[in-house]
This record gives sequence, C-alpha cells and structure tokens, in this order.
Amino acid sequence: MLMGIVNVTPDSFSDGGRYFSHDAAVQHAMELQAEGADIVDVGGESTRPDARPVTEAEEMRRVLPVIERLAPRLSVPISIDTRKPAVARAALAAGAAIVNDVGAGANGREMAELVAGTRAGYVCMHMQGTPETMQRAPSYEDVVDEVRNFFERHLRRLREAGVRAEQVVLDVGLGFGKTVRHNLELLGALRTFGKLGRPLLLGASRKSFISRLLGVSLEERGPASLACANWAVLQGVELLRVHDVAATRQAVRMTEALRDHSS
Ligand code: HH2
Repeated sequence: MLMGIVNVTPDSFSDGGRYFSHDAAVQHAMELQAEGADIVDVGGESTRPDARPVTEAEEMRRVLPVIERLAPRLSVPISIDTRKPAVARAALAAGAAIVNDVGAGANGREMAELVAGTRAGYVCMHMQGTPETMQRAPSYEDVVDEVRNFFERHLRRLREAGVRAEQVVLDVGLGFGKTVRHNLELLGALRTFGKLGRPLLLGASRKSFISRLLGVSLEERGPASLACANWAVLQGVELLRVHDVAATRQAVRMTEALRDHSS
C-alpha cells in the first residue's frame, strides 16, 4: 500500500511551501489518490532536522481545514502525521482514520489511550531524540537491537492501554536520529522487524541519506527512492510513505510481478 504525503508546511525538506495553502493541499491529496495512493498522510509540522517546532494551535490551523474538506471527498483513509496527542485527537474528529505518530514513545500514555478509545489505525515510528536535536550525534550500540527493543516495549505499552494489535503498524523511522550507516543497517534488517508480527511501513522517499550516500542533489533523489521502495517490498514491507505515488506504484508493481514469477 502507498501512503501519499501532503505536507501542509512552509518548511518541509523536499516540498516545503508547495502545499502550504489549504487549497493546494486539498488538490494535491486528490491528485495523490488519483495516482493510486491507498492512504493520504496529512502533516502540519516539519520534522526535518533542526525544524522549528510549531504550536498545537498552529499545527491544527494548518491541517484541520484540509482534513475536513478531504474527508467527504476522498475514498481512501486519511492519516494525521503528528507528534501531538491533541492534534491527533482533533484530526480524528475532523475525519482522519489513522494516527501516524512520528513521536511514538515520547508522548506517553495520552496517544495510546486516544488510539485505544477511538480504534484508529496507528503508525508507531521510532525516533531517537527530537527533530531539533536528533541529527546532532545519533548513537546506538546496535541500532537494529535498539529499534527492535523499542518496538517490543511500545507494543507492550499499547496493549496495556487497550490498543489492539491489529491497529498497529511499525516504522523504523529512517533519518530520525540516524546516520547513513544506521539507515542502511535498518534497511538491511527489515525482515527482522517483520518477525514482530505487525506490518511494516517505510519512509525512505527523498530522504537526505540518499544524497549523503550517493552525492546527488535533493532534486535527484527520485531513482534512489524507488530503489529503496523496491528493496522494501522484497523484504516484506507492506506500506510505503512516498512523495511520488505514480512512479512508486509502477516500480513496485513491476517488482512484485518479478518476485511472484521468480523460480
Ligand atoms: N518521515 C517524515 C515525516 N513523517 N512518518 C513516518 N511514519 N515515517 C517516516 O519516515 C516519516 C514520517 C519526513 O518526511 P517529510 O514529511 O517529507 O518531511 P518533513 O518532516 O520535513 O515535513
């Protein structure tokens, strides 16, 4: 499944400002659905390294009108990309069906209780630190072990709060407190995370580790993003969070056809 990205922000790393007006965001979401998105992910706070945090009120002002207008028009579900339980709560009331919790672990019981009470879908994403600090000195003894332990701990906490396993999807959080090597190690261990029994989501689209690894500019990250998508599919990842829905859809469908006919 493809989760298409709608950043209602002035400062997202790859498309900041393009969909900052509510009209542009709504139109972009409709286009992503037409291109084949299975979920539309609406976010009002950039989580790129060093991004300026936005207040709850400002984040809601950005995303709620967009979700309210999209909910009756889209046939696919809307996810709310946020770290804040209050924003998630308001977004669900406005018509979102999934919480894409990019601050999983840092926002305590409130998010878990919200998800338990509303029966919303829930993306549990790993991040070391906060966007303000996360890329200063990411450090792990063993990144795969630590992210797996985080998922196990968080799945336990979610269960204790009354969240059903079927509501939860796991995401290693590429670029969120990770060096290029950490990202590559996590990509190499996707099958390990698949053994935790929940579907995996991956967000590699246009991420900066591509430039650091390959020496290409932001505008040139498309082909490597598709390579990551194809790799992820072959490792059993079920959801991909992407900017370029049409291109990813074509690449992934080809990869699936090849996989399904391999001897
Ligand atoms: N990455 C970003 C934002 N949200 N959510 C999940 N589940 N997984 C990710 O990898 C992920 C995410 C960062 O990308 P983007 O939204 O394009 O940029 P920004 O945070 O600058 O708005």
